[in-house]
Amino acid sequence: MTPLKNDRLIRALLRQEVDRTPIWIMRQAGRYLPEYRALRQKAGTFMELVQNPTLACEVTLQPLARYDLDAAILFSDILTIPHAMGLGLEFVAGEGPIFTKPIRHEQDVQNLPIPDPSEELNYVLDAIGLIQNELKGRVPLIGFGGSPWTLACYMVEGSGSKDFSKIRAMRYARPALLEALLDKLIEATVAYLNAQIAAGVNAVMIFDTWGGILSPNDYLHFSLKPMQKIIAQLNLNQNDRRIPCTIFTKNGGQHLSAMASSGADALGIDWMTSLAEAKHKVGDKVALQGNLDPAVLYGNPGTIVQAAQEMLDVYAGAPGHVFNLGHGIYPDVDPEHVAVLVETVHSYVGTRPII
Ligand code: 1CP
Repeated sequence: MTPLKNDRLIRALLRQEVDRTPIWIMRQAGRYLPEYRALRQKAGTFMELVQNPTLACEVTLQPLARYDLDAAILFSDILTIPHAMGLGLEFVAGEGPIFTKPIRHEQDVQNLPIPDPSEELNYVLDAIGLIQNELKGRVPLIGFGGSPWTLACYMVEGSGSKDFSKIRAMRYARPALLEALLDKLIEATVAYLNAQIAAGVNAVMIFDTWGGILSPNDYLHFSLKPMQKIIAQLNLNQNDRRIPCTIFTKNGGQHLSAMASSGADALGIDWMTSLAEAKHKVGDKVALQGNLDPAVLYGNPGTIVQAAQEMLDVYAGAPGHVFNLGHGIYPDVDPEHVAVLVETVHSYVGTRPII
């Protein structure tokens, strides 16, 4: 493993001292970048781009060529697992992901295979190898997967949804079947993330985009518990170093204390949560990653600088904060505004609170 020249992200996720707060941006490679749109068009479909390791590597590095970011995130998608399970994933322009064979019957769950990452998901592992060869330790590479609950939402609904009523009906009408589906997704995700670690990622993140639609008790049972089971089975302790694991539940602000006891090193937080309150809630248990409102990037540079500085003042240079947006960057944001944000975070000089 090439030693990291910039290990700020890893240090901050592990709550160690850093010379300045690291920053990366959720969905930093994507549609707001003209160079992404060009390559996406060349590849044809989104899945062709994702499944081509050379192109996936190129897209991963695109935002790093423009901005002095402190991390790269693998260009892929959380839906690679259900795709590898044979659900027939398509991305329809303007409509997002669609499964041609969603989960509809008990048999569909029983028949789901657990993908072997070195077979069906080999393209992801190949992309990681290519990216690390290119990065040469410049910054850490983040690998990721979806939470079992969030993956199940798409697999049962068959697409994105406002309220995911089909899976919420399943939770009450067929709870044992939902548990069986989540168990398969836990097993598949453990194998997938451990394969990403073996292929060389420096950190991992679990995206739980839809955990926040559950009632509080159901969140703990159907969303957090499966993530906990995954974390417990990940090879996060390598001989000489820890692979930090971050979990992010959108709309998970009320669950931060429980999330802090999940075994994760860090929690991603959305912009509806106060960073100061979140810091108070989690204490010294975990680091926090976030949480600028992605809409701030529609503002003028002065507005962006002010909003970023206010956020940085919460930690004021103390360890345990990774700067990020509270969710993915919007596709119609001006790329110049991202440069303003990165520069603001980099030039911030924290004054550590005395008490
Ligand atoms: O048209 C296009 O080019 C596709 C747009 C796109 C992109 C750029 C999709 C389809 N996925 C991605 C990449 C992606 N997805 C990354 C890349 C790394 C990065 O630069 O950050 C990551 C981490 C994801 C993760 C992902 N995919 C999540 C979890 C995080 C989140 O944003 O909440 C989810 C829910 C998905 C599903 C998905 N894939 C794509 C879309 C449009 C969606 C969301 C569908 C919906 O709204 O329900």
